[in-house]
Amino acid sequence: MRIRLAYVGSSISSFGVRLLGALLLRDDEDVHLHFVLAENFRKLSSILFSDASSRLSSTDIERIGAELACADLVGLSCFSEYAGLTKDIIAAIRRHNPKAFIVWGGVHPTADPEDCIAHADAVGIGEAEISLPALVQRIKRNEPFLDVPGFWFPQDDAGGSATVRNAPPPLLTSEQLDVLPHPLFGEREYLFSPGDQGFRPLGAADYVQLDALSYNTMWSRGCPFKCSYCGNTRLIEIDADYARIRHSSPEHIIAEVESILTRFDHIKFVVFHDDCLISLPEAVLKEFSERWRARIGLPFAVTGLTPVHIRDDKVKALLAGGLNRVRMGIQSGSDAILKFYGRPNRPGLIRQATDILGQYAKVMMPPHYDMIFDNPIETKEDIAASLRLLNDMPRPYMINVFSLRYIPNTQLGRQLAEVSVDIDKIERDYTSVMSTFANVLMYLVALVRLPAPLFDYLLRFARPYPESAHPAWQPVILLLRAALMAKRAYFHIRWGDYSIVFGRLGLWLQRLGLRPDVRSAPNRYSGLLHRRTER
Ligand code: B12
Ligand code: SF4
Repeated sequence: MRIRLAYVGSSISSFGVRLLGALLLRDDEDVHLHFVLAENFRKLSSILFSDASSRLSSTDIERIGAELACADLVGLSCFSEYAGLTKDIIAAIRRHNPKAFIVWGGVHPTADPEDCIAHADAVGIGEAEISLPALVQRIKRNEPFLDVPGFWFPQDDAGGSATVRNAPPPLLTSEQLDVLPHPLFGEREYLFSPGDQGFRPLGAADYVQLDALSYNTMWSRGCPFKCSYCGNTRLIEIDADYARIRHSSPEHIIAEVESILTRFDHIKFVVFHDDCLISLPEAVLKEFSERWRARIGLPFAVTGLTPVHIRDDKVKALLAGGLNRVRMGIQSGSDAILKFYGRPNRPGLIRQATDILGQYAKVMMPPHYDMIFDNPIETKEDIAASLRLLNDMPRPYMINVFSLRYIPNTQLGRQLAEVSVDIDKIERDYTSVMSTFANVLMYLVALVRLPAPLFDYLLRFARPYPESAHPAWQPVILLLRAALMAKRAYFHIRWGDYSIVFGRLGLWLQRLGLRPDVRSAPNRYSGLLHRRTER
């Protein structure tokens, strides 16, 4: 069967689509992966000026539809941010081939299947390693398929009440994850960027352009928490087992990375995007680190640290393997707002976690912390608590700034409805914050620690955004944001970490040998670490 799986978004790191591709290939299907870049964030003009030419036009969408329409079955996948665009692509496919069977699955259909059901022939909910191959087999053999678990099927009725809504199959166990094929990477992939004449094979140069010198992957699945703004609330609603951490063996993930390194010599860094990797047992992390050091020897980043799981022994276990960058969600310095978000918290927890990470300033890149701003229910005191935390935390650190957005069917929507407050959906740029003095101060203290008297004086002018937004602060925010980016670049240079330098520059730096390698510079990480531990 001719199957085309298309990921619509702004990256080529869709692990789900890559994995489904590998599974369908194992069943001998004629499968290609198509990455539709909705916008090209890596173009300098789009970074600086929000350049419209870096986004897909209606001609682009028609070309994408025409090419995907050659398949018997088209599988689409996207985040909620790109749901509207995916609907346009589906309409274009149908114009070119009304007979193509269209399955829409992944993050958005899982979050909001009702929004998708009118557009596709089947809507996939949750994990699809078992359900998608099962559906494909049924269609191929011309067998009835309306009972395949994990799919909704629209029926011809006006109100949609006859829609078949099958519950998803049980989540994969750790044992099942251990026997999955590795995600497809470096074969059967095609790319469409804004303005292209058609899909073209994805080559090594595209990887460098879009993923820099990094390989992105995920080892574990699940998170035990239900932060109200996060898609995890919806996943746990679908199946409470999403709260359990499942993972393949260290050997399985190491074999995945090993196979990539034998084929792509530009990869010098690996990023783990797990929601909660640090919650894995210490013994598992140690085994992983030992094998990693012996067989991979590259630095790696872990992006989903939760303050409540930060333990010195676990951080050390990962550092010994080659951990050189971490990202942790803090979101707010106010206990009241953390309570509103349903974040696991206790007095002093964040300070304790940042103190642990802060100790390792000499052995890894400064930790990156996620913070959410522009919450309309925040009071002056809540804002002050976040700013004070940022001013006082151990330095150096970097922050990832997010403006609060609503993800469909999360608890946050219900909470805000209760207090009759409206916020933008995730489709609106979530990295641009409101033009307030509080946000000016936030960027300022993230750049430099202000002396207490000056900080206290400036804090008096920091107010919640609905009452204090003023366009005059916009240029100041842009300036400070640029300064923060420059600071980030400085740390990457200082640490010889060029893993995020996209395009040719990254390659040149790599060829010049200006990049870290645990194998060739073993003391950079473990040497320093051992000295610290011995003291
Ligand atoms: C890894 C990850 C990323 C990576 C890679 C993203 C990618 N392209 O896939 C990066 C770092 C780039 C990223 C960025 C962002 N992310 Co993110 N990310 C995740 C994370 C942690 C894991 C996703 C994952 O790979 N899971 C493992 C794989 C195996 O699962 P999967 O991709 O969902 O695929 C399975 C099923 O969905 C299904 N499936 C997938 N495709 C298809 C297709 C068909 C046809 C079928 C039938 C089934 C199917 O089968 C797959 C196998 O089981 C999730 C949280 C989570 N637990 O899901 C958040 C999550 C997806 N991210 C989210 C968000 C909001 C973002 C950002 C927009 C903001 C941010 N927080 O940084 C950015 C920007 C993304 C962009 N503009 O492209 C939200 C999305 C919510 C929503 N409803 O849209 C999530 C759910 C987290 C949250 N905060 O709620 N993210
Ligand atoms: S800890 Fe992270 S992944 Fe887990 S629910 Fe909260 S925000 Fe989502």
